Amino acid sequence: MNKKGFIFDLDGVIVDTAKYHFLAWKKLANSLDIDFTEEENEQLKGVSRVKSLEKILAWGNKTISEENFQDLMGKKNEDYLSYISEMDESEILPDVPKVLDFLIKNQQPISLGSASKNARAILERVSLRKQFDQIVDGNDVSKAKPDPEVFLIAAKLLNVSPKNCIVFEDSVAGVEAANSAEMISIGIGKKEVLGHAKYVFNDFTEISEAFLNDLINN
Ligand code: B16
Ligand code: MG
Repeated sequence: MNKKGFIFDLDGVIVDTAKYHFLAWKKLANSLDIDFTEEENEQLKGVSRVKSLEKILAWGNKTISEENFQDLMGKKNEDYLSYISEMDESEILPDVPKVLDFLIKNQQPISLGSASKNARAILERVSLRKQFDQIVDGNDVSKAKPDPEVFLIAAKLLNVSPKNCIVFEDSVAGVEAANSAEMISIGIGKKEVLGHAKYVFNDFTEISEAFLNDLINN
């Protein structure tokens, strides 16, 4: 049996935490008299916490001190953590456990590759921690997606060469990162947005065992 490396992004692929990021960022933006819409939230998907706050401040034409910046990031994360502390298995996106179980049954190594510094806590909350051989998250990287660093570290930890890795991603920057790591990119979301991925599916319910077998064996 061939050994491939399967790397999963977290937010938008395994669970939909974007709605909680939205609530927390909106509260923060509004406290600074900055409007914050769902469309703007879309642009923060896959983007690190620091970069997200920089973007929000730029949209509102605000400049703040470094101390205030750190303080606001802390406040946003506190709010976000209060939302995710309520999460449970019901928030896992459709057929994610089915795909993970199939890969495990076929002895394929699995890693997380997320920008979130809260990834471990979220996996624990939704009881998926033990399905992952490795976890690479926002605490392990110095360069944010679209830099391929997060996925290259995951490949190294899985002991699989990058060209034998498959990445599931919902964000434009994440697909770009997988492509520059020379991995097989699978976009989870809309074709219009993720057209640069090698394959695109709306969600995991569209991914068949035959397709997974092809990925494993070719
Ligand atoms: P945190 P992913 C990303 O997760 C989110 O898509 C993005 O909106 C968020 O700003 C980023 O994590 C950092 O998250 O504030 O929890 O460290 O899609 O890479 O799994
Ligand atoms: Mg994502």
